[in-house]
Amino acid sequence: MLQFKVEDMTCNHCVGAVTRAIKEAAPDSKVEIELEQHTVRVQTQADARTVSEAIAQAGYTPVPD
Ligand SMILES: [Cu+2]
Repeated sequence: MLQFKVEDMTCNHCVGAVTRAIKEAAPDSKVEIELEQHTVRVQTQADARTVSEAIAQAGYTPVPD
């Protein structure tokens, strides 16, 4: 289980964008986002770097949590 804080994820549009980006980079992902906590939890075989880069490329700032 990977977990990131993404403070600049502020609305449901962001949630959708982050979810899509992660699933594109790591199609096996199960993504769970708590918007109020700015928390992104990902169950995947992919490594943290792949997921982190996908979030960054979508325009957000992931911090390992
Ligand atoms: Cu947003």
